[in-house]
This record gives sequence, structure tokens and C-alpha cells, in this order.
Amino acid sequence: MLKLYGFAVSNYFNMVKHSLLHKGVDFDEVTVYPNAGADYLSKSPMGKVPCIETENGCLAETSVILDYLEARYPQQPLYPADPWQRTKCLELMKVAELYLELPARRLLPVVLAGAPADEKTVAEVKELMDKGIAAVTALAQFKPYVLGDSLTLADIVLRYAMVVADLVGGAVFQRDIAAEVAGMAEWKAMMASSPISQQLDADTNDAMAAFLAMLKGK
Ligand SMILES: N[C@@H](CCC(=O)N[C@@H](CS)C(=O)NCC(=O)O)C(=O)O
Repeated sequence: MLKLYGFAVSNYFNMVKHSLLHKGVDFDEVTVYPNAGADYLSKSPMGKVPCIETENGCLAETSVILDYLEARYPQQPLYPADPWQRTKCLELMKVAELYLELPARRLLPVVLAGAPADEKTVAEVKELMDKGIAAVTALAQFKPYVLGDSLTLADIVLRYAMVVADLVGGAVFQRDIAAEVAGMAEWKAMMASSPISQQLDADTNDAMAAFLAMLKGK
């Protein structure tokens, strides 16, 4: 059976888990934190979470895993069938990751571990996130889903990218991103109300204490 390695607080882990649950694929969840030693490195070459173990071997990098899952498990597709719409879906996934999640992630140590906030980094993150928010505003339709009337990977990736963007946006910049982007607040509420999101959010809450203890012990 397919194995999903990672931990339930990881937003990238949750992107993959959401896709698997949506498709009804059976999988075993194996709890592992990043850089968990040589055995994990042999599965995920950068030591990052998540990775999956398949009948063919292991695969890391979330967008690559999501792409594989679409090809291997075509049921309940999460890419639009139309080639142009599929590519627009990939565009939004990439923008959410590169210009919202990744810049915000640079300030996670400030928010989670009380690390000092370096002014230059804060300014760089703010500039990139401003552009990322503008790009999402331009690309997303929220009618009611990101790309129109069906759930796609753009919704899943944006939902979990926003976890880190919201955390840092709120704590460091005192801003509510969803209030700045027309339609995003309603979309977030709709996404949060799905049974799969509710299960994942509950699993995240249940795993939070162990994750924070792991961080403290580092
Ligand atoms: N590019 C990776 C990013 C995944 C990632 O950053 N995961 C975090 C946990 S949420 C992690 O493993 N961090 C440890 C590290 O970067 O060394 C992907 O798309 O899967």
C-alpha cells in the first residue's frame, strides 16, 4: 500500500493527504519529521516532508507527488481536463508556492520559535508577499473555487499555502490577507467546511503538541 511520510502539522504533507483522501486512495501515514536521518534521506533526498513510497519507489517534492497522483489515480481528477485550464491550474499552484508560501516560510522561525526578526528579511518577505497576493488576486476566480465551478489542485495548494502565509501575515505584518482579496474569505470558509478539510484540520490540531515539543527539543 502507498505510504505517506511526514507529519500532520506540515502544510505540504496536508496538500498530498488532501489529494489522496479526495481520490479515495488507500494509504498508510508514517509520522516522520524533516531531516530524520539517513534512512529518511534515502527516501526524500533533501530530507523534506512529505514523500511517498509507491510500488515503484519513493518520490519527494509536493507538486511532483501531486502530479504523479493525478496520473496514477485518475479518479476524482484534480486537474481540469482542458489543457489550457490545466496549465492555468499549474500556474496558480506555482504562484501560491513561490510567492506566498515560500517567502512567508522564511519568517516561520520568528513566529514559531521567537527568533529575532531581521529587518532586511522582513522587508524582503513583505515585498514578495505583496506581489504574491496581487498575483493570486489576478489569477483566482473564487467562483466558488479558485478556477471556477470545480475543486482543483489550485484550491488544495492555495489552501495549505495560506496556512503559512496567514500565520506570518498575522503575526509579523498584522494583516488579514483574505480581507484584502475579494472572494477569498468566502472561499476559505467553503474549503474549511469540506469533510476532508475538517479531518485534516483536526489531525493538525491533534499533532500540534508533539510538533511543538519536537521544536523545543531541537
Ligand atoms: N519543496 C518541498 C517543500 C516541503 C517543505 O518545506 N516541508 C517542510 C515541512 S512543512 C520541511 O520538510 N522542512 C524542513 C526543511 O526544509 O529542511 C515540497 O514541495 O515538498
